[in-house]
Amino acid sequence: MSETTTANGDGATTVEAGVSPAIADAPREKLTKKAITADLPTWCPGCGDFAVLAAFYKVLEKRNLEHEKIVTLAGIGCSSRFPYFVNGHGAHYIHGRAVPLASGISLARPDLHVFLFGGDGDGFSIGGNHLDHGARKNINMTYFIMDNFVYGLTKKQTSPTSPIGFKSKTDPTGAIDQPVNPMKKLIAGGATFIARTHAANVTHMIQLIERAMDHQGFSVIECLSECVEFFPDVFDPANPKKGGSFEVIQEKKWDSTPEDELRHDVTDELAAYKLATLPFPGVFGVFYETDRPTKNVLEKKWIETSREKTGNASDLEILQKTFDRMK
Ligand SMILES: Cc1ncc(C[n+]2csc(CCOP(=O)(O)OP(=O)(O)O)c2C)c(N)n1
Ligand code: SF4
Ligand SMILES: [Mg+2]
Repeated sequence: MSETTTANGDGATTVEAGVSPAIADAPREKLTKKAITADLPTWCPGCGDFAVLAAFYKVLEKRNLEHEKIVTLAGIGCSSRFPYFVNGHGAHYIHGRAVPLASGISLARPDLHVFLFGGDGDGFSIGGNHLDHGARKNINMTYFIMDNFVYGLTKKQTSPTSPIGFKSKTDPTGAIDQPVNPMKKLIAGGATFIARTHAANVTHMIQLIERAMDHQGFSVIECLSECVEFFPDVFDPANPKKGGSFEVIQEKKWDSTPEDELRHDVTDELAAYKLATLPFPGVFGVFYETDRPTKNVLEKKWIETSREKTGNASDLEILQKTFDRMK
């Protein structure tokens, strides 16, 4: 894009935003909560999703990200209303299809911070297949799944994570199907950063969101976020304020102490799987983290190699040559 200079009302010249190195290098105002707050959340009073939003605002403020590089995406559901409440680029997309939308954005604009928010139904039911493919391709994004064990928006149907026996509009006599275990699914899917938290613990959420966004690749956090309307108190067993206990995974410090033997090695897939088999409410923290090349890096290399083979022709020249071959 070329640089454009215009005269303003008082005769001084200004340079259009987005094109001038002078503007690009100018000191930025600190990103404030006011700047990133878009709308009043429309969740029910007491919904766990409020705390997730608060934690996310805190992370954005703390990291002072470039405002124009923040992208929040979602599918459909109460939790998926999230992008409405964040003043940044965003989209409330088709039910279960946030991952493919995010994949295109992440691959085309690797400079953006791509965050996805959604529910257990959106992620593990209708979007379950997309989740697996985003994970195995290791596309760079951070996916935060607000798991409330129910379809909240559509007013209480059994979700893929509802426990056996849960009475809902679709299972009036109690759910009979084995629920999805999100950690097991994500490990098997090939996600390279997998963690679990609870909406009652904002500090823990902030720590995990920061770690997830620093991770290169497909990072996912499952967050137990209570639907006070259709499945109240279900996460109390992991909430110390309600008599439960929040057990945090102790990660290995590699300090050669006997205690370290017992700590969790986040790079050990089988150990992560074992943690995932613990009975409800289980443990919280990072289950698995590994370093694998992202599709973003692999695809960039492939494009560069292919372009070299064409003698670095422009997109238009390549297209024209293709048309010429078809004549
Ligand atoms: C293709 C399609 N099927 C079904 C629906 C109806 N629907 C909207 S949200 C939803 C479930 C949302 O549940 P979840 O993802 O757990 O989000 P929550 O509301 O619990 O946060 C369903 C079934 C839809 N919008 N589109
Ligand atoms: S229905 Fe449940 S999930 Fe939806 S806003 Fe209300 S409390 Fe939250
Ligand atoms: Mg839900």
